[in-house]
Amino acid sequence: MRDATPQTVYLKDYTPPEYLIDSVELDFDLDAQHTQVNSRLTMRRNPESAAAGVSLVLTGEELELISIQLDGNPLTESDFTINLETMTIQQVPQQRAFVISIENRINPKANTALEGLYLSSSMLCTQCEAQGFRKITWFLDRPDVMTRFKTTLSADKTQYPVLLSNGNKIGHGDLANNRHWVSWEDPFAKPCYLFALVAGQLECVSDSFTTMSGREIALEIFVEQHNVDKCAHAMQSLKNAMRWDEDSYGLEYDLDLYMIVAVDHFNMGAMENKGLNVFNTKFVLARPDTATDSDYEHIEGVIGHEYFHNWSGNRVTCRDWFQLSLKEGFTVFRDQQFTGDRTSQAVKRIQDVNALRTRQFAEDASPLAHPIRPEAYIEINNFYTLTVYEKGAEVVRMLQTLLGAEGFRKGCDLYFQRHDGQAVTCEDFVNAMEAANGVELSQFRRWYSQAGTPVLTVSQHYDADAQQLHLTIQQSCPPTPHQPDKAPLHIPVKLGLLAADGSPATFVINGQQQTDITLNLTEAEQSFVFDELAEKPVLSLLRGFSAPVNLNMPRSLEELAFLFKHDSDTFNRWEAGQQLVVQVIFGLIEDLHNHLPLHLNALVVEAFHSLLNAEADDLSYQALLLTLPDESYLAGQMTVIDVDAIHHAREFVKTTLAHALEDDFNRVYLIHHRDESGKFDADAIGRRRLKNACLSYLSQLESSDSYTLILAQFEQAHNMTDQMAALSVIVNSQHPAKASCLDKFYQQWQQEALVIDKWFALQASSYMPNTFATVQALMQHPAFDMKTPNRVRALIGAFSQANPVHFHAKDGEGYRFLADQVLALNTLNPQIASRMVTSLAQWRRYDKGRQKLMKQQLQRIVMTEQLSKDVYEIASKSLA
Ligand code: B3K
Ligand code: ZN
Repeated sequence: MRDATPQTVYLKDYTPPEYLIDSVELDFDLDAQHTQVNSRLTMRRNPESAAAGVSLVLTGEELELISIQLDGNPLTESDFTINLETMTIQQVPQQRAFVISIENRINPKANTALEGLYLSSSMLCTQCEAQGFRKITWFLDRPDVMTRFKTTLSADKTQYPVLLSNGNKIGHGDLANNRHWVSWEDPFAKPCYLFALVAGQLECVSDSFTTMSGREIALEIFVEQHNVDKCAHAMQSLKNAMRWDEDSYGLEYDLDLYMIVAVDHFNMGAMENKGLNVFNTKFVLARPDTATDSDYEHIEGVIGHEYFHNWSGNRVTCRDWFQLSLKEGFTVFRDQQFTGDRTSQAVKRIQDVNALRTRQFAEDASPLAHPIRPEAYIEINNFYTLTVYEKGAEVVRMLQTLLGAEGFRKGCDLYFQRHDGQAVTCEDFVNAMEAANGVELSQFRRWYSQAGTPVLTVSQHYDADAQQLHLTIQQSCPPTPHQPDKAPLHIPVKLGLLAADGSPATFVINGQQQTDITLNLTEAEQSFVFDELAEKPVLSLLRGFSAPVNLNMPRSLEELAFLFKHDSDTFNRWEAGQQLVVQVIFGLIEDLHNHLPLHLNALVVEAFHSLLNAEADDLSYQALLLTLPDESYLAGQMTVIDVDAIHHAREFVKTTLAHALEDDFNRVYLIHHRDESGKFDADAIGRRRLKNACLSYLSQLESSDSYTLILAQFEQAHNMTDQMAALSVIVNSQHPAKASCLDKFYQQWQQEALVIDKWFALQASSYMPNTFATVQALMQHPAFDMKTPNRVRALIGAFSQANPVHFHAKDGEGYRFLADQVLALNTLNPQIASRMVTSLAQWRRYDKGRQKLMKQQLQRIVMTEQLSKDVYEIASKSLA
């Protein structure tokens, strides 16, 4: 908990560690409530450190000291001091190596923050990133101190038959009193944030993988007994990821063993600990009847992500936590490429951009905006953000766009070759890209230090006489905290032109004939001329979303409808449909504000009509083309967010389309509806996505025919995708069978925690009138538990982040409710609490009445005594 003034840590204050730890031997005597840790640190002065002084400062929090020795001699009270976060040993040898031996005690069961060593159900596990190791024992808990670990675990044989840690198993044996021990050694030096241990009653699902150099790797997934039947997909995903990293980056796995453990209680998705990943069960377990198609895809993506960290994160790690995007942005980019290759690049790109624009752009426009390489933090856990991860991945993607696939790969090779075994910086990454390609990226580096989403303002003029298109692009970037003025960025802008018949138009630029091009935008304003255009072309700009920017470019609805039909760039084709609907919805919102009756522009109906009647080979892509922009995306485009008008206008569009195109939706639904299970090929997934998109429109009709269709799908479904799709439309309608379906679903799945999470989330995000009362009632449900992050996210998270209409209810009850939960979580689990506060950060974007109510709750939170650093930082920065 917070002392009076939480300290801010600055990037500019970085200094190399004064001491190094060459090796550590850790002995854990494990017990749920009294674990004893014995550690032997072999240390020496760091020759790179310029600091004077002979004392040694180790980090440690919430630890009970039993004894401490220096080179085998016990230290007395006068030799060291301990405070809340550190232990300072007055004097240690400067000219030679020395050994610090520490014995301390911890209580995993009392650790509800789920950081350090904690209890999840009946198993013990660890989470050390970013700074959890200091809750296990005193250490130099910083990523640039890399150490070889040898770990011995001893525990009761019945309660903890499986004892795991990083690296290779080097010994095991029995002890008195039904206890046993296992020793592990990790041959790779690593920072302590990659340390892990697991102990529990776990079943092992095993397989193997032969690497490109012919080494056989044992693959082991550990789960509780009742989950053994849900590991096959995770295992296959792991093998796919290992092969993909060899094929795409030439990177091979290094240890002989790769272990994954699934735990119920986890603050985030998963953790890349060396050789021993710990995963949230959500990203491991899947069976056709329990997991949706999206779950299947996310599991493969997250398994890939953690696996890819073995190189981008573990072999080459971060010098300090300000460099987090070095490993996270790069690894997200790698997992996006992987999923795209495994599924559909077109669909994956749209999903990623959609998430980026809806959520990261909102963060970048809020008081919490920060560059992908932040310059200051109070609590580093607050910086595992969409900006560091998703925008960080976009920055890596832009490097690839600028250097080309081959040049980018050369840069990656050089980066891994130069820095294997080191803790480095974002600068080192860009340096490698430059050196491998003989280019200069100094202006590009601003993407690392400048926050905010740039805006490109575009104007064009066609000169018929000269057969030229003149394009002018201005870039600007709104101010963000501590950055009032922004310098121009280096922005790659991909574009193409379309002829009047929809085919690609050929043009000449810089003396070269082409059909598409990547422009390098480097100035505040730049003009480009495209020659030899006999007719006025239609511009398809920012293809593939080649840079994370907002476009300000006036376009007619006709032009958007044209692009929606013809653009050969799959991203821009989808985008044209989105912008068409966005413009129409904003027109309707204006009509609502002016109390005018609503009419849907016939262009939209026509565009959807021809889409529903067109041939399609990628059905998942087709489903995306049919999906209306999210309410939160629409909110991001409004100066003063009006949640009710957005909802009303969007529902109006959806309902009008459903009525106008009922036959089309019905027909497409029936063509693709099958009652099947266990099929996860692109075709089967695409069929389900497309028909469920149709079902969602049909549900708007609230007719007895549609109700019958929906109920039949719910009752007959043999896969979770179809069951959930049906239940979701039922919950968001006045369907007479709503209560009984929800009840049936609960009865059917009460033993499957991950399915019950869906049940909570669905109800919490419903638009139906009595949702807030339902949420309050669900807080009292026997299956709700504040100590299980997945449950908290399913109920409180879904309500506050995925239910704009009810969370932002005018009376402020939603805000008060959220603040109550944040304060309750603050003492239990500060990381989860601070994630929940972020929904209030955007208070300035709402009307005066809501602003006041949101601000009041933020103030109430900030004024609370014993506030964790995590919550304090988010709440106080939101108010600033
Ligand atoms: N590196 C971890 C995230 C750790 C979060 C600590 N608060 C998972 C990942 O990004 O792969
Ligand atoms: Zn990661």
